[in-house]
Amino acid sequence: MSLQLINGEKLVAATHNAGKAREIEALLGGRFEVISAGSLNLPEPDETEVSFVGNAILKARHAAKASGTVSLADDSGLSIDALNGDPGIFSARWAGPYKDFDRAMEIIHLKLDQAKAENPDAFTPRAYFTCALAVAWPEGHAVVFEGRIYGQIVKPRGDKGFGYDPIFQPDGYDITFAEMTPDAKDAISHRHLAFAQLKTHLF
Ligand code: ITT
Repeated sequence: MSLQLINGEKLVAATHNAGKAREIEALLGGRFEVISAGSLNLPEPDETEVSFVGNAILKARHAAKASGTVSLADDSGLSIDALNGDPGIFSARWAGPYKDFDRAMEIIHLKLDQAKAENPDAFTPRAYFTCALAVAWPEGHAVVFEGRIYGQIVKPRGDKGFGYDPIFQPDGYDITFAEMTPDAKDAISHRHLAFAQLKTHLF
């Protein structure tokens, strides 16, 4: 069995997050017949692993087994130094059942204010996004690639993108992910960096 992805092949995008699905399709550049997990009515598995890599493999294997088709999953999140790496793998869960990211960003700023008040000298707004991308074949093989982008947490700005984009300003830029065009974000993001490795190894 070849661990390669062939142009035109069917690929299940094992995500129920519309923002991610858009970026995954754009980053795949029309090379595959992408089918969403949602359109196949695949149930969302519980993310029981303790790392981005573990949860990406779990989601890709779950979708590949359920669909009988090669599947690609993304597990990602925002890790903030002053919050000891939180929300990290719990990034989606901090937004609650209604996926309220305005509230999640408010909570982050409240916690940062608290951390700054407790220890002003050691405070830093440093943070990074991680994306683990896993590809799984129905037979059970899986491969995974990880990308990271570093930057800082700022007050929310911009209305593009999704999730925590309004509070993340990547290093070397004076705008947030949510102020960038989709193409500009896709050219530098953690997801782009994971895809670059995936393309080197599987295309
Ligand atoms: P799936 O598991 O169905 O893919 P999800 O939203 O639950 O969807 P994750 O468990 O990987 O996905 O959660 C990652 C969260 O981190 C996601 O909900 C976003 O809010 C956030 N996140 C990941 N990548 C991001 C990005 O590029 N910009 C902003 N927020 C991002």
